[in-house]
Amino acid sequence: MDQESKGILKEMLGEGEYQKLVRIENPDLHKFIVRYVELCKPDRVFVNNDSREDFEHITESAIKNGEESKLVVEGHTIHFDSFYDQGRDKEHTNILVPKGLDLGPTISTRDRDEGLMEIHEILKGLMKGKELYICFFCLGPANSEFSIPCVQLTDSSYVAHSEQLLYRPGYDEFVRQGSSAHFFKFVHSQGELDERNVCKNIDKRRIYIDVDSNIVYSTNTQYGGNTIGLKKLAMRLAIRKGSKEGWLTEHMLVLGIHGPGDRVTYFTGAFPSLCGKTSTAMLEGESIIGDDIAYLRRLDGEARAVNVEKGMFGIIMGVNSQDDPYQWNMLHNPGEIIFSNVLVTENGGVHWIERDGDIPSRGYNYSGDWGIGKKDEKGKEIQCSHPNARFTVSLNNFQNLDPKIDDPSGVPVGGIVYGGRDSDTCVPVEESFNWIHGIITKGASLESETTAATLGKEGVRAFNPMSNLDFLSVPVGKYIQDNLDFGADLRKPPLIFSVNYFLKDGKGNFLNEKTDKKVWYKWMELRIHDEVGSIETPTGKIPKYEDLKRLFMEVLNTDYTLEDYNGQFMVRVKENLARIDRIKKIYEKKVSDTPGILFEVLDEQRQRLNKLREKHGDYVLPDKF
Ligand code: SPV
Ligand code: MN
Repeated sequence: MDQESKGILKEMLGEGEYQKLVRIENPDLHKFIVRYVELCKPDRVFVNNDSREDFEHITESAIKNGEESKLVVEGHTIHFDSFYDQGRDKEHTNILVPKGLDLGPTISTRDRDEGLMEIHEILKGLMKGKELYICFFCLGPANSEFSIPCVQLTDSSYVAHSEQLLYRPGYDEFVRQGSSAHFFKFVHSQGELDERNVCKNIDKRRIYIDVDSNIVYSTNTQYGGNTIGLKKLAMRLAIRKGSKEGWLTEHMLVLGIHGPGDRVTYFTGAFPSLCGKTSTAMLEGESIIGDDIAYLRRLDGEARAVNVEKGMFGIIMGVNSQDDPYQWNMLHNPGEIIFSNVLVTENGGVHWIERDGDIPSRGYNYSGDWGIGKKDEKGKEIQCSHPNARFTVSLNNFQNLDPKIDDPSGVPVGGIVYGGRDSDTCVPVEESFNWIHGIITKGASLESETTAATLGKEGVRAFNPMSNLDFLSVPVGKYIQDNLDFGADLRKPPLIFSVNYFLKDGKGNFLNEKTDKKVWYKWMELRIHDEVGSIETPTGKIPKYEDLKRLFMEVLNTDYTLEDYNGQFMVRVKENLARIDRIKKIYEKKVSDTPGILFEVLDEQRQRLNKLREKHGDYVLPDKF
C-alpha cells in the first residue's frame, strides 16, 4: 500500500482496527475501504477479524444500536424492518450495464454510468453517526475450488450479525491470499432510521449490482434479501463468474436422501419462493446441506455441489410442530436466532402465522403495537406476522445437518429437482428422459402460480426458469445454454426430475398430503441407482403403482390406493399442451438468444402429446402406457 493510503487508513480507523486491516496485504482492498469510508463518513470503523471478541462486538452492537432486541429465550433476538421494507425490492434492484450490453427484457437493468452516479450521490455522508462494520467471509467451504472471498461494508449491525450466522468466516482466507485475492465487494448503508430503528427514506432504496467491478451497493433498506450482500446480491456476481468459467450458481437446496443401507444420495432442488423448498430441505429422516443457494462444478467428470452458505434465512409462516419437527425444535430451544417481522408477545415470546396455538390478541410487530383486527392504510387487515417474516440461524443448530456440509469438494449430485406451484398440469413426480430434456422441459420451463403471500393477483402462472430469473446477470438464453453445457460431458449426469406438491382435483382439493413428498424422494433415490422401474409417458418417466404402494407403506405406513395413484399420475394432455404453448411464446417473444434446441425439444414433446391425444383423449391413466 502506498504511504498516503496507509496514512489515511490509520487516521480513519485508529491504531487497533488499522492493524487488523493491514494484516491483509491487499492494496485493492485498502483502496476500496478508503474510498467508501471517505464517501460514507461513518463516525467509527470496526474491522472484524473473526475472533470471538469481534463476533461479540457485533452481536452486542445490534442490541445497543436497537436494531435487535432480546427475547425471553436465551440467544433469541427480534429485528424489525420498515412496514414498507418487507421483501425484495425488484423494481429498484438493477444490474448496472455498460453501454452495449443487452441482458434482455426479463432482467432488470440500469445504465452503469447513471446508476453509479446516483448511488454515489446517495451514499455521500450516509453513515454519519454510525459505526461501519468491515467483515470478511467466504462463499462456499474454505480452502476449496468453490470458495469465493467477500468483503462486506455495512453500517447495520443486524446485517453484519445475520452474515455472521449465515456465512463462513473469511478473514484468515484474506490474510492467506494477500494481494492475489479476487473477491466480491458489498457496500450497504441502511441510511437514516426513525424512532423505531427502521429505514426512513424508502424512496431512496436502491440495490445496484456492478458486474464490471464486482461491487454491489445497497442503500436505505434493511430487509435481508436486499441487504445481506452475500445472499441474493452475490448470486448475480457469481452467475456471471460461473458463466465465464464453466460452472453454475443455482437457487437450489442441497439435500441428502438416505437410501437402503448406509447410502446417502445427494439432490439439489430449485423452487420459486413459497413452493415447498424449505420443507423439502428439512425433510424428516434426511439430512440438509443447504436450503437456498448452491454452486455446482464439474470435478473429475462428476457434478458436485456445495452450499454457498452455512446458515438459513427461513420463512417462518406455516412452521408448526407437526409438519416441521426440525425447524420447530430449533425455534423452541435456546440458541442464537434472529427473528424478523414476527409478533412479539407481551411476555417476550414470539408468534407467527399458522404457528401451533392461538394467536395472541395483542403484541408488537412490524406495524408497531398490534392487536387482532388492526388494519393498514388501505383497510386491509394486518396479520400477526408478515407472510415473509423470517428466522436467521446457523445450520449448526439443526439436528439433521449433513456431516459433509463443509467438504471442500462438495457432494456428488445424483439428482436435480425442479418444482413449482402448479394446480392442474404436472404429475407429483416425474423423471426426464435425459439431461437436455430435463433442463428444457423441467428447468427452463419452470412456472409457479402466485399465492396470497406474494404481491399482485393470485393464481397467475409466473415464468421462472430454474427459479433463478430474479437473480440472472447473463441473458436468459445464455444461462440456459450454460446449464445445457454443464451436463454435456459428465460421466453420469445427475438425473433431472420435476415435482409438484400442489396438484388439485377438479373441485380445488389438493391431491396429495404434505408428507407424500417423502415418498417421492425415496423413489427418485432408487431411480438414480436403477433399483426401481418406471413408465414412459410423453412428458417423462413416472413411478409404477406397485412401487409407490410399497414405498408409501414403508415410509409413511399408509395404504396407497390405485384411485389415488390414478388421480395423481393421470397425464393431463390438454394442460401439458397449453404449458408448452405458453413457454414457447415466452422464449420467442422475450428471449432473443434462446438456444435452438429448446424449441426442438418442446416441439417433440408436443408431438408425443398430440399422438397420445389422438389415441386416448385429453386425460390418460398410466395403465394406457
Ligand atoms: C427468496 O425469496 O428466494 C429467499 C429470501 O430466499 S431472499 O433473501 O429475500 O431472497
Ligand atoms: Mn431464495
